[in-house]
Amino acid sequence: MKKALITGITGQDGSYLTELLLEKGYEVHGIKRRSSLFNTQRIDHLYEDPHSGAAGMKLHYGDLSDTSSLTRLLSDIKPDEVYNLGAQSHVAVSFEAPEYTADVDAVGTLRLLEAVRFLGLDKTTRFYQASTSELYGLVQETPQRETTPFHPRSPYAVAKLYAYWITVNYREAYGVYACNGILFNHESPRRGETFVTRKITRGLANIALGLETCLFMGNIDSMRDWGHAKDYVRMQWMMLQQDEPEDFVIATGKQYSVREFITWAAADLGISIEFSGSGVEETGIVSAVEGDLAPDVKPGDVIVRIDPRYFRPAEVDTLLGDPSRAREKLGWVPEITAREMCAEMVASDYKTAQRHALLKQHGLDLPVSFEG
Ligand code: NDP
Ligand code: GDR
Repeated sequence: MKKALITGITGQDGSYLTELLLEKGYEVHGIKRRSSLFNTQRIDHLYEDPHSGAAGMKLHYGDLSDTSSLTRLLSDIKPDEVYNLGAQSHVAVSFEAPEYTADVDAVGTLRLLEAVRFLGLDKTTRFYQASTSELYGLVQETPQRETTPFHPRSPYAVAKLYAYWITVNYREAYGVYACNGILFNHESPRRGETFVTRKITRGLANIALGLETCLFMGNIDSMRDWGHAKDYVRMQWMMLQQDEPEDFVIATGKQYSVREFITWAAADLGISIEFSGSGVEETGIVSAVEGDLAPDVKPGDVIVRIDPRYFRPAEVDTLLGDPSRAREKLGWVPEITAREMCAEMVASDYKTAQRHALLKQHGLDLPVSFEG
């Protein structure tokens, strides 16, 4: 039985990757952080009582900022594969907490790799690093491929640049089987609520049922190459099954604007939306409502506004990946389109909004807004 260790197991990708590895018969170990509230919602359905002796997923406390926990866990588990998915992963937050982001996302990666080397696991343990299209930042070439030069635009991206190169360095210097997946944006119903797609699907579902009135957005001209997390974790695993370690771009090869994504999500709720005005004055106004999914919305309602608080000090305006190498060398092709993914996310958030609306009818009002 192969053993995998996943940092970031409680995150979006960690949860899908754990499902995949359990299906493949792995023993999956995951590092979770101490938190004052439960933080395992995305993997609770995979939990089995360890007392039964049959649990395929085992959770351990640890932190990417804590060398001792990482070294101890690697030494105890001696995993065949390490997936380093843990990170302070929010680009906007990295401007607020740059040093923490560097410690976890950059030095955290070094801590893991150095522990692999120090413990003599460098010939047996394979290492996957969650690299990102944010490395391209101010893009130098379109579409972006493995050879496109990097120009990171945030403390997050700069930290991930260090992590990218230290992964390459441990491969070249010590022969560690270590590779980077340069993943473009990928989403799902399990996406964190403050990333743009989930903010939109959740916000519009709430608006449809009268739980909120308006979605406040940042730069809706921004273009992204969005895929589905389920497709992307398959590729993370495939990368570690090659004879030789290599870095790959994982993307769909199609891009859309945030504004288009808003229009899709609204359409899935039966709401037609028209944008008018420009810059911070731009608004999204309801032009028609069909069906019975959005009883609290009527033509003329302004349901999208721009709030400059969501602009970033430096923006990544456009990203478009070229996944040819992944397709040609590994036979990987994404199966779920961005449009299908949007519909899945809306359906999921609509169900949650229905539950909240029901609770509200019975006098149990839950808070629905947040900073995103
Ligand atoms: P999430 O934000 O959903 O998950 C991040 C995970 O990292 C969570 O489990 C979180 O724990 C954990 N984590 C945060 N800080 C620490 C820390 N100090 N020590 C240990 N664990 C920590 O991210 P995704 O699942 O979306 O992304 C996975 C990885 O892929 C990240 O590294 C991200 O930067 C990268 N990436 C993501 C892309 C995307 O579009 N989703 C694209 C390209 C790269 P907790 O649950 O307690 O917060
Ligand atoms: P990103 O994802 O920064 O690409 O990083 P995010 O969904 O946060 O933003 C995408 C684009 O949408 C614009 N935007 C907004 N973003 C948020 N969060 N909230 C808003 O209100 C809003 N309005 C417009 C952003 O400015 C941006 O241009 C994600 C993360 O998962 C990273 O960890 C990962 O490395 C990259 O994707 C690839």
